[in-house]
Amino acid sequence: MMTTASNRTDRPPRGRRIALGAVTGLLTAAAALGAAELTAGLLGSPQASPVVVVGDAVVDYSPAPLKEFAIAVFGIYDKVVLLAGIVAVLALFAVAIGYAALRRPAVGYAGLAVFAAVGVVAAFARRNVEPLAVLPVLVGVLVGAAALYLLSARAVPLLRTGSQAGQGGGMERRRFMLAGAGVLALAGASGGIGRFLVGGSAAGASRSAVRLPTPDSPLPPLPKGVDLDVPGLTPFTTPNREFYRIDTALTVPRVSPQDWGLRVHGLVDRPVELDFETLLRRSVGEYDITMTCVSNQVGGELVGNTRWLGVSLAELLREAGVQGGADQILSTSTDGWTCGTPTDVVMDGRDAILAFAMNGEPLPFEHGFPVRMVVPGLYGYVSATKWVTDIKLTRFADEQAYWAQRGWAVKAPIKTMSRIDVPGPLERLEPGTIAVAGVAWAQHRGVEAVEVRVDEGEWSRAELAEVPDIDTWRQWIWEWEATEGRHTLEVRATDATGYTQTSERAEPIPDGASGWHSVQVIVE
Ligand SMILES: Nc1nc2c(c(=O)[nH]1)N[C@H]1C(S)=C(S)[C@@H](COP(=O)(O)O)O[C@H]1N2
Ligand SMILES: [Mo]
Repeated sequence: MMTTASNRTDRPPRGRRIALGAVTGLLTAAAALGAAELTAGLLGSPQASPVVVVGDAVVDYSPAPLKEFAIAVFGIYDKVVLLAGIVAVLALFAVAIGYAALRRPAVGYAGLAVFAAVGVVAAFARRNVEPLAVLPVLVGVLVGAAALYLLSARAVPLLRTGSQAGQGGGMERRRFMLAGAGVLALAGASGGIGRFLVGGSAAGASRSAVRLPTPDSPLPPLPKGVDLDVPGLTPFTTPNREFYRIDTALTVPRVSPQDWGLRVHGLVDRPVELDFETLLRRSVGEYDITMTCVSNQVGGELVGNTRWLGVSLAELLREAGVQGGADQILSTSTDGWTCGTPTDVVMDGRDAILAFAMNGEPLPFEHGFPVRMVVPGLYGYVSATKWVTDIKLTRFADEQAYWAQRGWAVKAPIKTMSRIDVPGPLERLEPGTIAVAGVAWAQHRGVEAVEVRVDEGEWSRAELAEVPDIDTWRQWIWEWEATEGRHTLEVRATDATGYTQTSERAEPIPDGASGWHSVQVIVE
């Protein structure tokens, strides 16, 4: 035993303990995550990756206002920010484990056990619990423990050499670095292979192989006048890659059409089961429908329009025979997300569809490949289930869907809304004629009028573009004789029921934002 005094002189500088601890901890975490990825890959389940499992649990259990905040602040990057946050917390935790392990190994292993517990709890907290989902975490932690053992065994002598790191110190340093490089290489390789395995290249190939049927009831080409051709104005048709994406899925489900099936059951007379081929053999139609997210702020961009290819959902439900009292269509996606749609809305004659293509292309994976629901007039969270595989007829009184459980409205028709696209906020303009233009939507009621006013003056009627039907948004334009000064432009829409968009401001939660969009500009 060393005396206290000699212990003190031999104690390595704190900086070295932190550095060695950090490297040990981070490499341990890398080894654990790599092994977990590989296991998830061998299971063929991207959802089983521990980072995703924990992320999913955070998404499911964070309060609605927090999620709303994340969407408002980070927009479509909310998931990237969340994953980055999880990785950052993980890294800090790893450094702490490594640091502790160099002094007291037991504390290091206990830290790993905590890590495993978080992963297991998160896996079981998921909506569709799969026992196998805990396997990657367990394998990861075992491999992590082995890495920690290996690395700390080589790091501790480096600490002991203290200030007199002579020849022996150099040897020991080399052994530590060799072990570290080995662990890093193994972590990288296993992680890479795991990612590759879940990459879904098979699903990618099967998506490219889908041959879209020619519609039995095709639509005429879009009327010429749907686009007013004003620079900066949102195009009538949203290109697929620019279509907003909102969902709770941290990894996009990649379901191949061969594996896809749909079950219609619950309160029906004749349950139905369909595969992809059978679905495509039904009567296929084209549909122009604008979709909107309930989280869209006034003036926001969580709205898009496309020409869908799909089959009638109402027809399918009629075949199944909906029983009296079944007022809710509860649909579920492959990743367990649920959505509650009013049965009467789907059956009222509107084009509620099971869609499999948008803009002449099979649905992109992000937008629900191979099949999703679309119902004109309802916000996405109560109508637009992506990767849908299960439709259960039930009662609102008996079951609640994902967002309804989290404080959002059970029923949510899209509110009549209008947006100014040009000029942009705080744009500097020259006096003279200025094109003020934007889009307005009131799906399944139709936009009847759009009005604009400047500095709270008289309302002026905007000119409206053509539309194919009442389920899409509508472009509008108003020519303004701009005079010098700072001005505020405001817009409001009136739908075909005669209802004029309210000026009353409401936040997206619980049933959609309201209020007039306004833009300030400087004319000089
Ligand atoms: N499986 C699944 N489907 C889903 C969601 C989801 O989280 N998971 N989100 C819904 C919401 S809130 C909206 S607004 C639309 C968005 O569809 P998009 O991403 O194709 O634009 O999908 C709906 N369908
Ligand atoms: Mo949404």
